Amino acid sequence: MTVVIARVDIAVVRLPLVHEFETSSHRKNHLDHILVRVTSTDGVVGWGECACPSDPYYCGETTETCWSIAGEHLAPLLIDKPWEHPADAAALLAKVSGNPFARAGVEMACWDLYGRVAGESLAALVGGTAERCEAGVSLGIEPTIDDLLTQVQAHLAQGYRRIKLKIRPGWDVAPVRAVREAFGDVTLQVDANTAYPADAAPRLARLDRFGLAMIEQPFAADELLAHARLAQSLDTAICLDESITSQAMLRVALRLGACSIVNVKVSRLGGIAAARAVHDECFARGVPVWCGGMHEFGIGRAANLAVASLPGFVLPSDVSGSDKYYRRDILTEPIRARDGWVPVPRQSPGLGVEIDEEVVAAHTLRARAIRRDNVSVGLGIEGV
Ligand code: OSB
Ligand code: MG
Repeated sequence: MTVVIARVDIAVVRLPLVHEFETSSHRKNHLDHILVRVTSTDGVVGWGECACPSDPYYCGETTETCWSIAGEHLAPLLIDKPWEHPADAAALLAKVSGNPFARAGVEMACWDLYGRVAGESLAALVGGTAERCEAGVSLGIEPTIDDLLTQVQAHLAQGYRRIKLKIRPGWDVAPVRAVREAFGDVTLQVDANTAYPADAAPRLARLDRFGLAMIEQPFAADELLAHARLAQSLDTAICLDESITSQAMLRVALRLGACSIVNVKVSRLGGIAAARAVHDECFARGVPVWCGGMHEFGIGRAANLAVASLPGFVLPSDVSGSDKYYRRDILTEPIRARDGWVPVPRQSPGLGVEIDEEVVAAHTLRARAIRRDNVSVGLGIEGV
């Protein structure tokens, strides 16, 4: 089956957060994600989401770089180029180096479109078998320990099965101890988002006695040796997020012993094909994985669930219901957790979710169409 993309639409959509989110680097009360809609020459559409943060702290990309790369480079690479499978579309997009969040959003739209043409769900297309994913929550840094305990309590009451706390120097041992004391043997893990200097192993060793499921990304992304040394000196498992930018980097990290658990994140890896490749490598080698998130709107959330239905996802993932972040998501039926599990959308083809275009339009800050008749002259800047 041959697909030819005739048009790519991109839109910056802003949704307010229900609860301010703070990590080791910054604080947020709304998020701007770029929605991508591809339309084939047959008029079939597919949707994707660039879930990039607006500031270059988690990664080097921003909403603005994604806007530029998607509009000026990725969309023109797709228009009028026939492909047989989304993996071929991913290969076309791989001509752009770096910029994984931008590539992931455009590639996701190709998978969705392909699934709709083929009449298969994305989960089935990637080979995922699970009907539902075990859901954990990622809780930001709170103004006080009491505020944090309130958050943990609220999410455990909703049935979430694992708690991940954001930590940084000065907000680590005390919140972990407080949560352990208040909630007993709840499955608990921490994520530092690279906030610790590479010589901070002694400080991190103070977390070793709390029975954490893992410590995620304490050091900078390229500090693989420091992670390997830490992994040797602690009982607690080390998980890498920011460091694992490709299957090749995964192999280096595993060879060095820098981690024993991997956070598979569609955006960070540059798309669904790359996320599946990292999963496959880990699965073959018996390395447990779980699915990381970027506060996705419904589209990216559905893609995460499809990937997280693969058999190597044996640990609870950051796949909460969208109501953890947004009062009104962009789907007609927003994704929800039930008793700590989130169902994988499988009932309809592609991502398996329906976009509420009125909600999208109401929250769109700006939009642009890239079409076959304006791509050849370079910059087709046009409203939708
Ligand atoms: O490190 O996993 C991370 C959000 C923004 C940037 C980085 C991270 C996160 C999260 C959110 O932890 C997880 C989610 O989407 O629920
Ligand atoms: Mg992380």
